[in-house]
Amino acid sequence: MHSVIPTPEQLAWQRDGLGVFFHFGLNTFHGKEWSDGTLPAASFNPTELDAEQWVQTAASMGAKYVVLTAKHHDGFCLWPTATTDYSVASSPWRGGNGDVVAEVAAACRKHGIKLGLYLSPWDRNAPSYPDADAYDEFYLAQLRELCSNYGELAELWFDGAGSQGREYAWDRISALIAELQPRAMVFNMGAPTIRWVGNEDGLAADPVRYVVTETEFSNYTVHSAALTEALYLPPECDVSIRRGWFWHPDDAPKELDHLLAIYYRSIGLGANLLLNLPPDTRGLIPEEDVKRVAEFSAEVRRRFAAPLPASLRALGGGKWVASFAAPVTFDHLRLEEVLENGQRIAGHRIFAEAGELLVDAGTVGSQRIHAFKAATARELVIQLEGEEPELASVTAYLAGVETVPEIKYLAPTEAPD
Ligand code: FUL
Repeated sequence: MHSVIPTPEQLAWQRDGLGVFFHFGLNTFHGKEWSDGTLPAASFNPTELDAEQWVQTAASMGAKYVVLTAKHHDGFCLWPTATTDYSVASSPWRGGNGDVVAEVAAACRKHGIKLGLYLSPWDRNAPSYPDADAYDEFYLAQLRELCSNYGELAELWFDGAGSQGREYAWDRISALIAELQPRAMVFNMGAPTIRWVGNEDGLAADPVRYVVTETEFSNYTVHSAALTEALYLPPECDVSIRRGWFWHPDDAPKELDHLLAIYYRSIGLGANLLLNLPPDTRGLIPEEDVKRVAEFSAEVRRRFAAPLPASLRALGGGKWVASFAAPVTFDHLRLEEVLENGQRIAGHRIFAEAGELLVDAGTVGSQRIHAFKAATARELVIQLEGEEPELASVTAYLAGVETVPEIKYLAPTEAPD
């Protein structure tokens, strides 16, 4: 079933590139990141919840998919599940008749955005949690509801936090997904098709390998899970626009430069970026976050607004020539690799005319973006390393920016409250 060659679904997911995470739930109303399952369901009461505002914000930045925390570690369900009373059905929101998952799913359909769902295996409310067999049935029933009632799912997000030393019924979970949502990407656990990048800062690092033999498990452990065979598992960089995953009144969105740095270190390295935008107690993405998202996407669009495509010629021995119609001046290059037969490019060097070395780097993958001091050339020589490496495209841009901004701060690795 698995192999080191991507499935068409994996390639499509990699081409989508950018997704938006929504962390929303009881935690939002209590300033918590990891509540313990005892907060009253009655305290879930967003006053102006508008899932379309969430999805429109995601769409406005070019995101192709969203992932919603249908159930976080506290066990509170954002849909009216039959498996527990600890859900929106026990809250005053929409008179107990609301369904956040359904509202987000409807907004996604309307705006042509794909839907993903996060269902935490660790559940701090479920009375059955200590009984592994009973909890497996409960969890499978929840997953069945989510996989049956909300249309096609693009991604199922399995979070390893809190589950150290615990084995879930992954065989049955995987069979259920294969039955009901065979095209969904599976994040990191069970029979994964995509993997965690290994930090919550949104940062991949060169080389970005799509074929791996183990996956990182959780930010709060040093545990990594060995795979029985090498698998094609492209990484997803998850990071919050704020310090917290959930909304807190005293938190604020990251600065524009920080978001741009994340962009270059995720999308620009051929990894997907899943940027978290936490809705507030009104049930809206706060205005300041919407504004920062608009600034961020405007700046990315500006930098890549005027593509200068090159035509490509392979000379053999991994040597390629990229030719422009006329001499061009550029400070950014974007490369794409042909991935249908697997990831082949292990390294690449790019020379301008007169042999000047512009770039000396590792993998290319779904896309690789380089920023450097402006250069002028009619032709570039690209030396690829790896077995039968193949470039799909090379495009130059003059963005007026020659360096990648610094990362301002990193996510804490201690377990949150
Ligand atoms: C972590 C969780 O513990 C955080 O609360 C958050 O959901 C993040 C995306 O994954 O492992």
